[in-house]
Amino acid sequence: MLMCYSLQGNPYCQGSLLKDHGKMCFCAQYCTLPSSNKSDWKVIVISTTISGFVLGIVTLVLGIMLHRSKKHVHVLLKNIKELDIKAKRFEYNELRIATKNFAKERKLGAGAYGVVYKGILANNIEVAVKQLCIKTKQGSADFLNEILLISNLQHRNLTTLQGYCLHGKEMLLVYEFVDFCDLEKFLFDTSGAYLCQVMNWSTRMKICLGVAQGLYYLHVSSQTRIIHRDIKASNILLDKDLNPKIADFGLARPIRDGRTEIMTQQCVGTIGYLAPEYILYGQLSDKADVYSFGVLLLETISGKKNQDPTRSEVEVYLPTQAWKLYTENRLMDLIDPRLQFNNNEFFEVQRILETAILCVQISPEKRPSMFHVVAMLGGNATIVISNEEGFSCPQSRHIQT
Ligand SMILES: *[C@@H]1O[C@H](CO)[C@@H](O)[C@H](O)[C@H]1NC(C)=O
Ligand SMILES: *[C@@H]1O[C@H](CO)[C@@H](O)[C@H](O)[C@H]1NC(C)=O
Ligand SMILES: CC(=O)N[C@H]1CO[C@H](CO)[C@@H](O)[C@@H]1O
Repeated sequence: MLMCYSLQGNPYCQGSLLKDHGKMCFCAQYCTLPSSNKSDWKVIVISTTISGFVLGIVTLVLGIMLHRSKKHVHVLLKNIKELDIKAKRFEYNELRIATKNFAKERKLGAGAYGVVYKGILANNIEVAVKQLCIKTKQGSADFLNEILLISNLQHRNLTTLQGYCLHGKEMLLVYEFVDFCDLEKFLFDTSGAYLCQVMNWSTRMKICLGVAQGLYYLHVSSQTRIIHRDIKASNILLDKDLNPKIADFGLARPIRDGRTEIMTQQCVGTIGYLAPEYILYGQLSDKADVYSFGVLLLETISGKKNQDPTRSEVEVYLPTQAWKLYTENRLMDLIDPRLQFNNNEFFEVQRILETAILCVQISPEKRPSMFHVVAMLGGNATIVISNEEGFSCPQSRHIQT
């Protein structure tokens, strides 16, 4: 299999970003997001045929919930039954005991979507219990969304949903417990709490491949095609053997092949990982995940965070820095200086770096699909980089602020 990608760079992002709002937004992901005032926001909805069974159901359910929020638990339960979701329903008491009454010391993490606790069930099985913020109607929508989308997913590189629990206004999701830590802590934690040695090349390679396979499965192989929307280092969980599993499907959305959806609501995700077309125009497609995955690859190889204001100006943003190094033929300078690898591995490292910069191209059409990414990472595709003259930034004409 020979794949030819022509890399077209983004020198657009070189030089000072600070003076130009458009540049800043595009390259550095710092911009004023359009306000949620819909009349202000150009609402462009590319007409899509109903994107599959699940989206239809979710919309229906959302509609029902918005109108009858009082009875939302009742409605949710009914929907869960009607949709024949096989996830187990846990008793609230069972989870309360398992998490020692949601004790502080059992807290594994928290996000905008809720708090995650470690639980030990009566049969000694460890689980991660996610308690959703339920103050808003959005909370119940997210809950159902997550159950619907992921209850049928089965892949070793995705955390599996074991069940759910509804109790009054409490909504809980029960996941398999991944025992070690997350990639962000592993790569960037300097307290020495996780491992004192530097993560070696073969481990990094294994993690990159595992995440790519999990994401490929989400995009293509599962019954419903899914965009994760929040791929980042802290959402990659590692077990004792450092096998990666993608977690947190709270923002995941179903999508149809080749469709780009325009999101009219606020753009959600994590700054630093968001694809430019998503942050600027709300365009969402599987290529937005590919961008985030590219950022993750760069972080994993370089051992640097995607942005760090303490670095020198050209080095603040990892994707920009990678592009700059590439155009200067110094891409290998990006590698974590603590990493050691032999001659055979050198080509592997090079392959991953080249794949990474392909993934963080500004133009979504130019980014490879996860199918190609898996092939490139695994060495099953030759990456031919034709370095075209006259770099172009295909979307720059849109930027006039
Ligand atoms: C890399 O690290 C892993 C986990 O710490 C270890 O099992 C493995 O043997 C190491 N590989 C090499 C080549 O050092
Ligand atoms: C590459 O292809 C070979 C043979 O088809 C396969 O065994 C291997 O798993 C592939 N590697 C990856 C990483 O996909
Ligand atoms: C399908 C599958 O299990 N893919 C990979 C998940 O991650 C582990 C660890 O990296 C790999 O060994 C699997 O091949």
